[in-house]
Amino acid sequence: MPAPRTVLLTGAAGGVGTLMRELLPEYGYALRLFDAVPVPGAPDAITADLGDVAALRAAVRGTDAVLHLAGISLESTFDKILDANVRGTYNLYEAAREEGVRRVVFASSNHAVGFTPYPRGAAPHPREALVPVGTPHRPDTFYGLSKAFGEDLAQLYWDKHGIETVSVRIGSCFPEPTSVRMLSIWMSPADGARLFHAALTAEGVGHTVVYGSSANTRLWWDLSSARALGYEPRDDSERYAGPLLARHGELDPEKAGQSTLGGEFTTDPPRWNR
Ligand code: NAI
Ligand code: 15L
Repeated sequence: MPAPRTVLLTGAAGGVGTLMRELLPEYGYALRLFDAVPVPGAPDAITADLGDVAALRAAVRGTDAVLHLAGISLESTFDKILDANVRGTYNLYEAAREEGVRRVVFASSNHAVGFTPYPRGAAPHPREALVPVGTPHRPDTFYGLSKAFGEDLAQLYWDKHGIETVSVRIGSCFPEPTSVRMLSIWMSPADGARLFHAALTAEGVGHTVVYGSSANTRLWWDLSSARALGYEPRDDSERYAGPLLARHGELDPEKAGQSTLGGEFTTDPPRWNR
């Protein structure tokens, strides 16, 4: 597949969307922006909901690929998740199919497998202990469940309609890690752009699932399927470890919300560091 030029960026007003609006143009992309809310400083952005099928279809028309970030990004009610993340992602794939767009990069999440225990023992973990992409879905929330659905939807649209997807199970993509858990799953914004670029351009991906993180010393999962796309992470959260560990100490797997990939999303009610 030739390098895509015009990419529809859904969720452009959000945290990751804002970071990628800054970083992805350096890779030669012309970004078309889409979000339910206005995108600051981008008067040409399309302001529409993923439930607006006509707007979505017009938005994907003529693009080479979609980077699908839009949706509810934390736990919510089942009905809200159903509308934005389940129906919304279905609407996006239908629009891509109808308009002949052949590549989607889907923002999945570690919370699709959030109840999976992280590897125990001293970091860095031996390669064979890292959680593989083939581990069964173990969603920790309705939110994580919607990401598991999105991955299966991507598989269906590849098998049935030939639309290729890279589903990126993002860890935590923020400017800096802000918790001890994030030392293991952090994806620096620059590495995020590297990974999304690889996912947009790699040949013959069919439907490929990858974890999205930097090359962290305390990494919990296997990045080999991401590396196979040509992704070469350059960052490591370890330089932030000192102050975080001094303040919070190491994770204690005996404590609620500290033994799994999904962290405190697994508690009832779920919690998150925001
Ligand atoms: P965010 O919540 O900051 O941004 C999401 C954007 O989607 C918002 O601008 C919102 O207005 C838009 N949106 C929500 N529902 C919509 C709808 N129905 N129609 C149109 N637009 C809608 O989330 P963030 O952090 O930027 O995450 C981006 C994507 O990556 C999300 O899908 C999230 O689930 C996923 N992700 C993010 C992680 C992270 O570390 N930031 C980790 C794992 C996954
Ligand atoms: C996610 O899926 C969320 O969208 C993000 O806000 C973070 O909470 C991240 O997971 C995480 O697990 O840290």
